Amino acid sequence: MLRYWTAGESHGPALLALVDGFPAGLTVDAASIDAELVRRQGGYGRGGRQRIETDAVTFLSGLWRGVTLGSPLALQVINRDAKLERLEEVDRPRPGHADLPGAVKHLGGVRAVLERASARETAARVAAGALARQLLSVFGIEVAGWVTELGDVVLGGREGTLAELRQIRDSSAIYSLHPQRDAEVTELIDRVGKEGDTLGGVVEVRVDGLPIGLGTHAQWDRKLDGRLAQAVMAVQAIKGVEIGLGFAAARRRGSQVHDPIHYDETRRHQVDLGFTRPTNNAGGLEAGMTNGQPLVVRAAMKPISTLRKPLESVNLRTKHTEEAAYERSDVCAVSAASVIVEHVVAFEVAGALVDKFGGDSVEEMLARWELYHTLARSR
Ligand code: EPS
Repeated sequence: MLRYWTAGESHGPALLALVDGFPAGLTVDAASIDAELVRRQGGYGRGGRQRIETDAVTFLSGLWRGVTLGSPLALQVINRDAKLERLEEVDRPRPGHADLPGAVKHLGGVRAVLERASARETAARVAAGALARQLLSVFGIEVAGWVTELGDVVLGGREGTLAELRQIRDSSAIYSLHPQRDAEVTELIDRVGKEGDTLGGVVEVRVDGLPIGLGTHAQWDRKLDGRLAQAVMAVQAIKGVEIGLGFAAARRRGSQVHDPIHYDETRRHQVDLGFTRPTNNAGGLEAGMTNGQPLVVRAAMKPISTLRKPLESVNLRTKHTEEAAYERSDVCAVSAASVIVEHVVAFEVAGALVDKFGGDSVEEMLARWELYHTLARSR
């Protein structure tokens, strides 16, 4: 079973990800993990903190000469803005942040809660996911994410291979697949930022090269759709998760939702084993299992809750109405969310891959992958 936890406060010394159950024998490319960490720091609308940090991963355990040992991996991302000991308590909780429920729940202060609830923690999740995607690529499974909506601007997706789409996305200041519309969006971010407000949006992640049969229909907590939904929903500020058509499916008839099944003998050696679909409204998942089509997951991010022009709140000491606290923050972090969702999805898919093909070594997984496909083709 592949799993991970994170630890660390936003302004503590470092963030950590502890990855357990990762197979032995993968040569890790730390530079490409760092490239994803840098991408997470980017996107138009980010605040001053990103000019301080230069995120990079250090492996504290689990590697020998750059190759995974099959033992737990501890990944560290240093915080340059490590000033937790000098930071003051916060008395005026921000609506929408963890501040109020967290302080009441722990019978303590707001600072202790906001430091851990901060989306800075997602650097550790991206590091773990970027490691997991290296395992996926050994099997030809590729993952990419982008922004499809920002505020009320609907940008949408695009057809193409993931390599083509990644190239387009990387030329966009907001990580969308329509860079020619960047100016429209960056002007919106500037305008909203000047008003002291923030913006949310929608991100989409696609996974190509998935075999049929990751996940299961047999038990609720191992259904891959459910696991993906939990991982994505647990990203800070994510308020909705869709797979394939998602909510739009509810407004169509069955004949307009389900993807007909065809057979194309020439594709027998592809991951779909020749079972093609003219559409992919299911987003690559049926009954909690991958069906050989690309996986498509979307997530809705609410606007960041730290507002430069704050909403009403209550001073927890006096109980008087006051404006919520303002601490340096971002106007918009939807681009960063596209990177984060991409990586939490990658991790869950890698977990399902380990469940199906064994988690002791990459070599054994590859052999079992071959055996499974040979057996499945022979039916
Ligand atoms: C965040 C508040 C800001 C963001 C932070 C998330 O941090 P700071 O108060 O240090 O400026 O920059 O995000 C990151 C630091 C990051 O790396 O993503 C919050 O309250 O959630």
